[in-house]
Amino acid sequence: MPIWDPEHETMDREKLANLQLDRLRYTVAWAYGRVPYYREQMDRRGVTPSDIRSLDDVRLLPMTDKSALRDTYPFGMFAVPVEEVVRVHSSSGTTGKPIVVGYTRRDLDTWTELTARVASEAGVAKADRVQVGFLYGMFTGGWGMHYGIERIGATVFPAGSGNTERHLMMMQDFGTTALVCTPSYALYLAEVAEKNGVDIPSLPLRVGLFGGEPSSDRMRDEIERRLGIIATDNYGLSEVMGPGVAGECECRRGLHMAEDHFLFEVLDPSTGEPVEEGEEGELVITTLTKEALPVLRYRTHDLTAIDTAPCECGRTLARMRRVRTRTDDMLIIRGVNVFPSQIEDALFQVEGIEPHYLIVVDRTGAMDDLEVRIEVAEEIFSDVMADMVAFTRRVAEKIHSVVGLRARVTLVEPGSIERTAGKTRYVIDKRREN
Ligand code: DLL
Repeated sequence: MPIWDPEHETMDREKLANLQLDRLRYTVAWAYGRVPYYREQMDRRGVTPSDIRSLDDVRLLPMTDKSALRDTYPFGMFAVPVEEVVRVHSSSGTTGKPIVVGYTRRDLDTWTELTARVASEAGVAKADRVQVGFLYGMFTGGWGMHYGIERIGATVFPAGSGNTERHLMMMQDFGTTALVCTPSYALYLAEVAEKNGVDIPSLPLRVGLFGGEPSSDRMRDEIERRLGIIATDNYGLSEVMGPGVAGECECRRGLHMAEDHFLFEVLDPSTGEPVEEGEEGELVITTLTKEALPVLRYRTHDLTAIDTAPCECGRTLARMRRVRTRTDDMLIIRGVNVFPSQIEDALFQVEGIEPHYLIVVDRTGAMDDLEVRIEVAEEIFSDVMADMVAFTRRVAEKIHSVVGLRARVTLVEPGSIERTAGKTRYVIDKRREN
């Protein structure tokens, strides 16, 4: 498979580190000189841009969290006047005002290069017909991927999210070869196709570029099987750019990170100290080339591990492990720390459970109540009562053995858990909502 930008994607790692240092020094000076927030934070720590002499000196810099962007809403973190900004996107906060991000003309060009790189890593080439099923709008997913794919010269169908039947029609009539969307939407497409008698595996569709939310290996296998494709993962976040931050190549041993445009750290979330290569920690990202919104040490809250060993594909860019959990995903239920992904792993060990579930946490009196609603295969659902009770018990025992908590397991009818074209919500914590 051809490499989109061999100069940077196969760069000698020492040269890459030099490039990163040059760019880091430039970015820090740019942010310090133009964004009052960074100047204040750095002055408070007694750090000036000239203190950055090595890549490790990034640790002298303050970390940035979502709250910085929220407190300066909407444009307070911009390093250029709004006239220089040619595009604005935002990420929907679950509560209150969104996070607003901006791009100069050059930022858009970089972004396009990086999403072209991600698409190319997944094997998309000029001859491909690519159907984009992300929301086009303030979300970075749709437009971000769109321009990169266009730059490759592939044919883009900007179908957007929703209208699943139209997606299926286009897939059949236009000869779509690649699908871009969230993994949960891919699964939903498979479901609707099966219901409508559309045999996707017999269509030309061959690859999926999925991102925007985590997915388990089990879910990925399921998507591959039901759509008859190879599924690839790509990662990004609005605050530092959008999609294009990292993407899997055909080897699928982690996502190549755009290290020429970002400096990545993996830190122990409780101490802020770097972890050893290969160990899991929180991903912290510093942008190296952003003009409109330079970001210093952004705490992503995403947990991953980095591998800098060369990849068989020939790229030298380090790879990050697929993100399954976020530090802020953790639920504390009856004093036990649980990640939803652990419950998901437990569920998938039981035969007959569909990859659709909902974790509902509530408090009745002083007690936390953990309910896990799961969709099961038709055969199980239509079984006799006693079998269903036994099945439910088996699932509860599995959850107990994996996470150490008793859960109330509720079987629900196939298709009854809400499907979305965007990011799926797997947890409702009513304790936080009250
Ligand atoms: O989701 C950008 C994006 C769009 C990436 C399309 C890839 C494809 P936000 O809405 O700001 O931006 O959400 C960013 O989503 O911090 C992760 O927690 C999660 N996330 C994104 N991609 C992945 C992935 C976009 N491939 C947040 N695996 C991030 C796991 C992901 N989590």
